[in-house]
Amino acid sequence: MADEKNLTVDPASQAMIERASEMEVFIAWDRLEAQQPQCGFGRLGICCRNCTMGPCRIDPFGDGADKGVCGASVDTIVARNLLRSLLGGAAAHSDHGRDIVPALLIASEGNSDAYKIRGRNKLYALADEYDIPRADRTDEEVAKDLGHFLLRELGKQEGVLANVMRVPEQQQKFWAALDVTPRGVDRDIVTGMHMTHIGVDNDPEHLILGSVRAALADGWGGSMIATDISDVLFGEPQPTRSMANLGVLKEDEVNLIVHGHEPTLSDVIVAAASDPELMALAESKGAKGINLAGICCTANEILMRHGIPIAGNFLQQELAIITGVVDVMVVDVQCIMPAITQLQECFHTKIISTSPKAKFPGATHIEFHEEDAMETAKQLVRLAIENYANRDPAKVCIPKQKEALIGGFTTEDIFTFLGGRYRPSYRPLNDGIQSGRLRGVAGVVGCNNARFTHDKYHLEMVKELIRNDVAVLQTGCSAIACAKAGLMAPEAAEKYAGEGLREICREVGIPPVLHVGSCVDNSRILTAAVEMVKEGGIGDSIDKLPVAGAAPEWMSEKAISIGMYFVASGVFTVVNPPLPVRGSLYVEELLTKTFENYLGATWAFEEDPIKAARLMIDHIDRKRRDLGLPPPRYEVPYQPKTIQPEPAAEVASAAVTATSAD
Ligand code: BF8
Repeated sequence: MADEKNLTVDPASQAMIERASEMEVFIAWDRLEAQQPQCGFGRLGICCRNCTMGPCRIDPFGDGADKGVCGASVDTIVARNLLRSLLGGAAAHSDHGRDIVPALLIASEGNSDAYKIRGRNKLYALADEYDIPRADRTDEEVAKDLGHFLLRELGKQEGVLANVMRVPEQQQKFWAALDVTPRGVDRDIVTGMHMTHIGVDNDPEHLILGSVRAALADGWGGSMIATDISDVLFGEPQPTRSMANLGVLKEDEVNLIVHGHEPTLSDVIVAAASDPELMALAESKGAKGINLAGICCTANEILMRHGIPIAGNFLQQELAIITGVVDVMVVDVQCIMPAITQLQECFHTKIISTSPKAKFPGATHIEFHEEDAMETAKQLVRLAIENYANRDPAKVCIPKQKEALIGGFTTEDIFTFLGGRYRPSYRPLNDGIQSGRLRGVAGVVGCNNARFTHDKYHLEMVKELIRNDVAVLQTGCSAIACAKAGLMAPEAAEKYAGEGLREICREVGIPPVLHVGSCVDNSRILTAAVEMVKEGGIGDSIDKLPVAGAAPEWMSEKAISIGMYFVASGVFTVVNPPLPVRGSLYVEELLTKTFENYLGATWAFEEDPIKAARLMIDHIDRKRRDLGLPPPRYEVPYQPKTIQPEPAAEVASAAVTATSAD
């Protein structure tokens, strides 16, 4: 395997990759190497497996087949493949939203030891928005109506999503003109799947617009419902201090890691882990305590609301087990590598799957049901305690790295801090942008991808943005990458931010990079943009705001959906790697150029994170000029720093050549 320094910029991960190699344990990067050369057809989006006359593939060099057996053109194949991938992501987010409703309904019965209505302000705000009566009713009664209302939104068969009323008028006009206004979440996902069946929709533009509609149903529907309902049930996050990286694991305590996405079980485990009886049990087994930590978006959920430390992001799930001190890893859904169960052969860690939707051969399956959430949570903690004694001291190796961070920002409070306690509004943010002290705002989100040096792209991009006075909002594994690098500590402003952003962070005591949650919480970035529009002075629609988005190391289908709803909501969005559409010039141009006329924003593909950041800054500056705003108050010289192409990128072009030659 390549030198670990080329695989990740995170020292804790470098140490664990080296450890894996010493122990001859195969991990993601080894499997990536074994996969070379990867399929260039797949990467370009030009293979079709939608019927058994194929698989068909189009010759990217124009010498061979230019159509599938059914006659589908390369443009149709590429557009159809993109839609199918996006639907996988939209479905995952939206089903996550649906899965939280049963817990809300249990809370509304008022007698659960696991679930209570903890976000009363949010409950009232949503009830008022959706015309759910509140007068002379208990919170539980209101919550029950809200739960049923949101279930109906997910399964709506007629009309459009209620949340469309949250969207600025110009975005609604764009969507109406294209006939992409989101309807029911399930309906738009099922319709999209139908469109991709052989012999249904063969118009590439229409297919791409189908993906726009499904993505909007995710962003303003499924994901937004997941965020809203989590805030009602588990409480609205508050800025909270915590720590991030593998160094949060403890040698002398029971370590239980929650990994996955939905907070319905992990939030209850937080309570179970501080149960006095279980703590006493842990002590009786020789442990000094019970240490709970998270991986991936579950980590973000319980960080935001409880300050639980983060052990790592997507590419660290195997590395956490290799520390030899993870007694139990509880998993639910999404972004869980099947490989982790294989690590049980070398390490004492017990992998416990809990979702009725996701079973992992080799894992212990303890199915989670909301009705007995606390009982299940305590059972999981007990299993971790019992497994503590099975650690092999010779295999224990915990990297020391961990960084302090502040997480837990929300749309409701994120920029109201700028106004102080007595003037909470987005006005100071908009004033800061209008005066040029702040250049703009960026959302940097998304995954890790083993094809690209772990965390490097997030860190380089975010540092370039804040150096140029662009405040950064983050979610998902991108947020974890920046937290581990110290960019979410208040002191980060002094070290990395430009003068304007630094002044603001110093005055308010916030970091220049703000953690707004898990991947469904990208909906918080949409609603923050709506608040900026409502406050006025920096654009009367989202596409006019000096804002931009990015996913610099994306890998999951959910990221395609997120990117699409950012763009369709008016946010210019840069991604790496490119979407798998480069086999069709037509589709690529539609997404990166024509969309400007359709939606007021486009996608852009750029591997180099500094160049990608510059594309975002140039876009922000262009928006500032269009609005007649002054140039940024503190201009920072551009320091081009071209990164070396990743070995995997070279392999990609070789793969196209290799696979098309046979
Ligand atoms: O939903 S950022 S790797 S963990 S897909 Fe997955 Fe990507 Fe991480 Fe969260 Ni989002």
